[in-house]
Amino acid sequence: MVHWDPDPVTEPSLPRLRSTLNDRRLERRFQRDGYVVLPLPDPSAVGPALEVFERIDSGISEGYYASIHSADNAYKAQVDRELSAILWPQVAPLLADFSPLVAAFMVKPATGTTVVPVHQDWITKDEADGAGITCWMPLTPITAAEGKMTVLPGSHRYLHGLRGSPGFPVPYQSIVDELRDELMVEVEVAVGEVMVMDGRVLHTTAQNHSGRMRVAAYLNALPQGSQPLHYYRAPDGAVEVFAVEPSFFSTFNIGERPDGRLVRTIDDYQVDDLTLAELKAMGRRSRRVGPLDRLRTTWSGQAAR
Ligand SMILES: O=C(O)CCC(=O)C(=O)O
Repeated sequence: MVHWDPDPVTEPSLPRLRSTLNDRRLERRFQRDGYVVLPLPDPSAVGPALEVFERIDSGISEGYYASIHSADNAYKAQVDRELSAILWPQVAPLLADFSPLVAAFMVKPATGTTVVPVHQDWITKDEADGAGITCWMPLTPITAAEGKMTVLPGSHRYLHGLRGSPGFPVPYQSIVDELRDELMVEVEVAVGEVMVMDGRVLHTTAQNHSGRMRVAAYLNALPQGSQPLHYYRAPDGAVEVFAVEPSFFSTFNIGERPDGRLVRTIDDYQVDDLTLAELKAMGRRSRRVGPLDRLRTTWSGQAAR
């Protein structure tokens, strides 16, 4: 059971599902699976993006990191500014009326622990009519040796728990190994392509065994006019929801209580563990329900179980 307090921020009067992609065929696939892979309009943009990575020193040489995890605000802001300028013109034409939120590098050096655990991305907006999106692009090749992107297709339709910093309990933690091995699938994303993913899709990438530096970039984006939100869970389990500026995402230090306008609090957020059978049943049910039912289950915070 998710201890859930119906949300004045997200409680909709049954809004229409909004579109993410301009292409209607791709949009149907995105609604079904929660992700699509597309060629960049100009794949040569990868070169300048990689040049930014090589020029701006993160100061980190070992283990997986995302540039937004750095404590150096000037570094995060410069990466965001320069990467957005190069990559946003590449993804904007593919998307239906979105605005960029933050751009960052996801880096797996040749040494150190580089597994990205199974997770969903943070909530960045009211999800009543859909989540924020992540546009993820390899800047260096990602084969099995580097650890391919691996997803649970369709999970955006039924895994609707809260997500934010510094960490939230998740109902799939006790089954995460079986879930990854039995249900998750690898996705081929080549250099010059972008994976557009609903932030609720469960995903992971494996250890980089290639002996080479692996660099990817992502751009988070929101439908134009959306209020950016951040969910913060305090050590006592209380959740605070903040309305934040887009600059929040390149200045915030994970672990701190965010600055911003507090729009909602939840006293104690806990989740019950799911079994693999329950998770599979949720997936099956989510494929049967129509868009209207999906919206109802989204805002109540309870996937159809
Ligand atoms: O770059 C990676 O390996 C993982 C990317 C990821 O998890 C994300 O963009 O949320």
